[in-house]
Amino acid sequence: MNNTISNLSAGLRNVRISQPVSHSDIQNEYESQTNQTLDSESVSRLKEFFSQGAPNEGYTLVSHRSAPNGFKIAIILSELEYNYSTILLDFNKGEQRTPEFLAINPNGRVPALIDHTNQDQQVSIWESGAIILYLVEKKLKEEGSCSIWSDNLVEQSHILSWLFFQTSGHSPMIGQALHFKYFHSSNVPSAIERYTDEVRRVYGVLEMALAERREALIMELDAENAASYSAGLTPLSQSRYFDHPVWLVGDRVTIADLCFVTWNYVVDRIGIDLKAEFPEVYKWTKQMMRRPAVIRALKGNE
Ligand SMILES: N[C@@H](CCC(=O)N[C@@H](CS)C(=O)NCC(=O)O)C(=O)O
Repeated sequence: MNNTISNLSAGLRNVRISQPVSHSDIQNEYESQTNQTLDSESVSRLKEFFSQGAPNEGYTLVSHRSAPNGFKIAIILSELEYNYSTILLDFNKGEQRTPEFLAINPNGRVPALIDHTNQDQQVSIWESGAIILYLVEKKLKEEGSCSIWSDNLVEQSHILSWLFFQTSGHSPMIGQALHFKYFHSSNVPSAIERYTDEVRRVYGVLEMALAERREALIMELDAENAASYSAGLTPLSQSRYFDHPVWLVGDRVTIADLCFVTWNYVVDRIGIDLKAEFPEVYKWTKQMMRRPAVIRALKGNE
């Protein structure tokens, strides 16, 4: 990928996938599984934040220095020009399983977002898809429009299909592939293969959708050559619109696209070469990585 991409977020390159979280008595579970006690300094650091008078403006993003799901939310906050500050949890100290954090996310994972702007009550949201939806709906209500979302029900449904696909079918499969490749206690080649194949299948779906968008765009904008493209006499790659941005829904970037960026950034670690295998996905990712809001978020500039 280009320099902009390779310079961004050294932390994200060290993406860490941890063990599943127990739901019963999470703190004890953590201690018995890992033979570690929660670090009292970490606990009090979080306790202090959550107990001190809450800020009355902006948002607090609870994340981790190498969590693609956390950076995903930073990107949306940044695109929406919302003020936010970030608390980075230390997974090695088990901060994601402290009672203070579980009170805002019972699933004990990042990201979580605290909205301090609501006059009546402080709102906390968890699950990256739910957080994204909350933020864009809020923007739409506040300003009457939100370019990375839509006020049209049909378009919303198209955007949401991609968002749900990303949160349920894309990142979990990459997460599992990374886990079996780097962190599992024993080598299980069939598991690595199963999850890597599934990630490739998911990228095939994205590649096809983007290629269809590209073809439609070229036929529309490059009308004088459309007949030649249709007859197969000229390859689409010769069109001057071959590198023109295309988006999953409509003719502008939306959360349907932006939710994929951070994970696209780490798939080379499971042996997937987007540039060689999924060229439309690669061009699409590069377009998003050039956006000032995306660059700001990935650099950790709030
Ligand atoms: N479905 C969740 C997944 C969140 C998730 O898995 N977060 C990872 C970091 S990207 C995490 O918190 N891992 C810590 C752990 O597993 O203990 C979402 O989209 O928010």
